[in-house]
Amino acid sequence: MNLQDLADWIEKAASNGAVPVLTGRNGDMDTIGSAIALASSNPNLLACGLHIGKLAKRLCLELDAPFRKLAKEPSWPAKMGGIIIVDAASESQTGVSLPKDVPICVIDHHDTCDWEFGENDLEFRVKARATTQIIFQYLKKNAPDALTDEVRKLLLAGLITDTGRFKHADQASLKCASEILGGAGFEYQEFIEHIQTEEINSSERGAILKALSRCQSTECGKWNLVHTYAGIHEGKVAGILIQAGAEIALVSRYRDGETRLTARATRLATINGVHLGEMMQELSQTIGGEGGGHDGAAGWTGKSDRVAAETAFINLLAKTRRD
Ligand SMILES: [Mn+2]
Repeated sequence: MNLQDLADWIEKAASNGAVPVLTGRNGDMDTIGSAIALASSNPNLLACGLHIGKLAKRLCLELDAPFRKLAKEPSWPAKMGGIIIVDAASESQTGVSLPKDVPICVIDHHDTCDWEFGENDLEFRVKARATTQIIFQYLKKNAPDALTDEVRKLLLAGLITDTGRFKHADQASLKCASEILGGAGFEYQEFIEHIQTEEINSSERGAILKALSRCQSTECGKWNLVHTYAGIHEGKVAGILIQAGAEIALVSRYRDGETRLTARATRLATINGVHLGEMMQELSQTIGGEGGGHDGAAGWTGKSDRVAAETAFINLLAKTRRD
């Protein structure tokens, strides 16, 4: 991947008009942090998206970081030079419909990709543990002045959350974290304590506990699977199930005519042959909808009935060989 291609694309787009930097609809720290940090490098770039998650919202408020919340059918600026999409493997993962005939640039680190690219578009997909890692490399080389303490905090927070507090880190992501801190005027330990404090209100706690009380553990081919359904916080529930010893965790949810599957796998399971992102993508080919992600963390969204979608995933897992 050539950072100069990205710099050229951004320069051209920004000279033709406004360039929204669009986030993934889950609004997690990686996508929000990436968008705001990148947007800070050029006055024609603006971070925006459908939704902003809890931690991202809190951090943006504290850091006074500019982010615009969009409607599902956004009113785009009249004169647009392009749209940059960060940390989303497909258009549906942004939750908004993009205008036609505007060049797009997708900056992403997912293993799967459902975007279609035309000749004026740029796919900038890099193997990295977080999208903020890619943005940091870009800013370091092309806009070092943009690397203020605020931007460094946003980038680091994205890296910390996408690696599960460095549990899934690798050498490159650790090096990146160290470089982000290298020029920073804040302390790592203080910062991590600050972003770790998360408040869960009583209705959220109730929803998580309900999901946990419905769990079923099954031997699925060569794999242990624990699955349940939840109203909210599927990612959190799946994470708890893995910590409780599940090899693979599947949490489903149905809302407003849409079913969502969220899956997590242990490191050992991915080493032994499970790739959840590829499984979710295969699922979208067999039962429709859209799916993808990483080897150990992935999701699928579609119109299928919740139980039918779960069953399709379970059948797929049962067929997955153990290396
Ligand atoms: Mn990410």
